[in-house]
Amino acid sequence: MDPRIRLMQGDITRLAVDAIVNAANESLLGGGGVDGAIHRAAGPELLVECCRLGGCPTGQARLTQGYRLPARFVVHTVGPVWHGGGRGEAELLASCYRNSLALAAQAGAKSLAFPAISCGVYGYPVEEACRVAVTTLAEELPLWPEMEVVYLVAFDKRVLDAYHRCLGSVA
Ligand code: AR6
Repeated sequence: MDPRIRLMQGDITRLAVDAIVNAANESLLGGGGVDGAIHRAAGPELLVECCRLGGCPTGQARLTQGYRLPARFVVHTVGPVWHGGGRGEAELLASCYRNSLALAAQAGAKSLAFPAISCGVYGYPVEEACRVAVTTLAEELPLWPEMEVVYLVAFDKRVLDAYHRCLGSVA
């Protein structure tokens, strides 16, 4: 396993990394969960910039400033809603990780933190989502040698345990 991938439990809005990823929806106009927390912590300027972006399709990513967050950038990505696994959910979720990593790296970020995209309101099974996150980042990180660290941030213990099991079995 790439040693640049690290697990941690906590609130992603508090992290002093170069960029954090937001699990947004296609409107990019805010919502609940981690999206709501990021907009509250960043302040209203974030919504102003998001309004100018005109949304984002599922699986893609868009970059904004971080405003009042400790992080300089926010990468907004839109995870798939879980419909049982037969609607390309795994490939769309992998695209979120791949595109977010590429966008952050191209902006010069050397440290990046991901929440567990789609694991809340969007209902993706946590164990399977963790596997997609870990395997996709392990595949993609070699393309970005200047990226120094990528945190997988679990807000709760259920997600943290799933990541631990997954890293143990993939390593
Ligand atoms: N720091 C880190 N992780 C968090 C935080 C936080 N502050 N808050 C929640 N999580 P969700 P989704 C975890 O529902 O499933 C929004 O309304 C949470 O425990 O935020 O991709 C958007 O606008 C869970 O493990 O995102 C969309 O409409 C993970 O973040 C929709 O929800 C993702 O949960 C996106 O749903």
